[in-house]
Amino acid sequence: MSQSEAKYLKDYQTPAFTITHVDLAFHLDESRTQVRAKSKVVRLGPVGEPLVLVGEQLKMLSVTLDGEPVEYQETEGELRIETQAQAFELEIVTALDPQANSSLEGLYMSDGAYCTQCEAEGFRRISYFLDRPDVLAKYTVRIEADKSAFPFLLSNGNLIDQGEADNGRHFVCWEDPFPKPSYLFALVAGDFDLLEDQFVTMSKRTVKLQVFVDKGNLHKASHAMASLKKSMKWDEERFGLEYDLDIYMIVAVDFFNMGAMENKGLNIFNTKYVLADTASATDDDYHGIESVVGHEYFHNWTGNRITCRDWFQLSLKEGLTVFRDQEFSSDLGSRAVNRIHAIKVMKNQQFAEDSGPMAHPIRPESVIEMNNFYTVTVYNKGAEVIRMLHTLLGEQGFQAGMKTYVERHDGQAVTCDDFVNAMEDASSKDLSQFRRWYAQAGTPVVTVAADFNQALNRFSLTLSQSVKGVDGQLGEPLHIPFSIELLDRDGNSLANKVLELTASSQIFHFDGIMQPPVMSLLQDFSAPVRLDYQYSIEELVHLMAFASSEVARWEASVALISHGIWHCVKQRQSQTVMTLSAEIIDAFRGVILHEDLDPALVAEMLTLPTAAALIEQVDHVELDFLAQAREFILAQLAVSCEDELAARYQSLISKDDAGSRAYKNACLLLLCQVSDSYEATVQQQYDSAMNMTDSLGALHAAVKGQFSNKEALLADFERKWRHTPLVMDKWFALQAMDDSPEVIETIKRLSQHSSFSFNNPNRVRSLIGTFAMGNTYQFNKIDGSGYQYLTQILIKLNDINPQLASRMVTPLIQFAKFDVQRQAHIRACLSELLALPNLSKDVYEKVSKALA
Ligand code: B3K
Ligand code: ZN
Repeated sequence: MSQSEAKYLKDYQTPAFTITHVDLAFHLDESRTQVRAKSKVVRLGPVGEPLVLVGEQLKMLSVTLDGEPVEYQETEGELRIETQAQAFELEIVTALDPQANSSLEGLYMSDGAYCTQCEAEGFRRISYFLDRPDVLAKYTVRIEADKSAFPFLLSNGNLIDQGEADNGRHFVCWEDPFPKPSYLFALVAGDFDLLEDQFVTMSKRTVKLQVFVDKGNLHKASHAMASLKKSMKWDEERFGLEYDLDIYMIVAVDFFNMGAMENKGLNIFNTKYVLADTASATDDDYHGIESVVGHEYFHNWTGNRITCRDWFQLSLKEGLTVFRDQEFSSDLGSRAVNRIHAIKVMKNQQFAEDSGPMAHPIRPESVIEMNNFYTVTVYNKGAEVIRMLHTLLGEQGFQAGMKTYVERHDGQAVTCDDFVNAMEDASSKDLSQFRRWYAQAGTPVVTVAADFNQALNRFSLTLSQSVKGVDGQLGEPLHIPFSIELLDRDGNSLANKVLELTASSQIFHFDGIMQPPVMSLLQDFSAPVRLDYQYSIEELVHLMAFASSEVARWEASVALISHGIWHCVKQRQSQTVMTLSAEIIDAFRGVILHEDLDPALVAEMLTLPTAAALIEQVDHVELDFLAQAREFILAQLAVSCEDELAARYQSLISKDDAGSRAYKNACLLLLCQVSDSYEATVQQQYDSAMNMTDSLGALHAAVKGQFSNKEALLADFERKWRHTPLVMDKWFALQAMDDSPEVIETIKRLSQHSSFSFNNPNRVRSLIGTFAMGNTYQFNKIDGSGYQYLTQILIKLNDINPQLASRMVTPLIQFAKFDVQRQAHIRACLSELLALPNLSKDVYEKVSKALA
């Protein structure tokens, strides 16, 4: 394999041929499925160029051109046909082995059902094809399979025929009237429970809605169905976008590499984002389902009707669609809490990616394995870039831009520039500088200096920006919307506005200010930048109490706690006793005592920043001190506010909404730090829990508090849920988070559990992923045992499922902030991986960059 070959955006060339129609026929068989692909091929480039198709893991059976056998060359994943023809029909018959396909890309089997995953480049595992997003074809699909084992045979578009075939088999034919790139193709065959409903669109068309789930799970499909109907309605109301086919299908499968896939008319979902009832799913699960169902539905316009010209443009559809799903969740639920979740992903994960070896602009310039670029940068920073456009243009201007975009480009494969052009033309706002956000990697730093002139009653703010790219070069200044509020000493708002920072340094004046104000800076994370400003404890306490924005209050609470933690780290470094200032404790007590705050928001404020989030705030970290400091603060807050927490816990028991449950469980988690005396409270909550949120909240507290009932509760939970894989994932994850130094032994034991399988990404992510990405202290143990354990797992996964292996490499490549000893252990592990004879290009790309 030409493992290290990168592709470059600058080398993009329009295709030499296109395919306008494709007629696929699948003869399904577990180990030898036959695929006949009849394509109408049209030459676009100069005569003389050969037709080159791509294919992987295929067994070629025959090729004909306009019905005649034709000579071809098959080498290294390519099929080359020399022809002079302008337009012709090409028929290729290949065989493949779905059962042996553990990569979960192309056609594979999940719990006895056939399913596909073609994005980004999986269609080439189904047939030799022009597998690139700028080749748009109309598809018809015939599927034939055993009738009793596979009663449902599904593909994109509308059902046009079905009937009986020989030997107890049957067939169906589907036709998708919309031209689409191959990555949106889907096929499913299996036996399912089916939930049906319908939606009447704004132009009064009735759309049939279907959710397919594994047998016995019908009662867990209704939340996904309700979420789908809400999504359809919301996209009509907020964006004026209506669904276009007569049917919309969602199929849930347990073996899936990511969350879900937006295949035209036939979404395939990870069970995690479909199945829910109150007994087995938490409030967070419910929220996740609504948001992912929305996300895939919104792709129908932003992704499917208008798709990407090439994969470097991925953020065109993903950044925009994440923005849309965030807005959907915010319109339906709490805007502040949804914003907080998005900010956490940015600060805790995206900033880390942007300062590590895989840093890339939201529109990457070079790629070895495309699947490696479904990243928090392309998705979440991409969504932040769209959000900045929304901030700069306003809702009206933004919607005008969307309208222009859809009118201009419906049915096309386009670029990020096309999108920005539409926004610019519709709003007449100059976005030339704004475009740099697409090309610049790294997180810009905005430094704030303030000056108050008493004589002039003028407050002046100097904002300076700088950004270092992948190569360490300083980037050009960006167009940054910087939202700020000024508060007086009594907490009154003096000014609240969005400044536009465009130069490397710029002064902004506020007149009529009588006293030095307290600033709420970068409100609601108005741009994906790091803020360089040292707030004092007094300022943070003031903001927590008075900032107009709920998100700003939360940010102040995080900054305040972080302040306390880093202060303790310094005390440890100078070998003095750790202390927590009374002002910080009082501020938190104030939050707990406050009667009118949104409980979901308070839950966020009472949840300490994770170790990973804290590490993101500094350039170099002494992990052991950080661990001690964080635990100390946790205990201090809990002990100091014990009475208030206990009273609040009691008052929330009778409440039956998700926000109150989150608040209640945050209180319990703190209380379990105080003493064993809360063991009975935990037991009682566990025994009387009416839903998974409360069961898991109790279990979490027992594990965190190392209570003596911990083992009994874990065993009881396992007895109840051992036949429900998604709940077992929670059980695995909880134990992978255990603080104890024996956690690796626990994980090894759990990996032998009958519910665990290295072939299933959900299981691997919950047990191994949680350990490597969530259990920061144990994973990064100074003896290197965590790194070595993960490396052995990665060697195994590299063979089974390279995409999954590559996702799980992440905690090994972001090591720059650690001490030399840890770095040496990590480098040794990465070198071991790099030396593997069969290293996948997915893993190769990350490991080689990390070692460079
Ligand atoms: N578009 C898919 C992700 C495909 C990932 C391929 N490795 C899901 C989504 O973003 O909606
Ligand atoms: Zn998406």
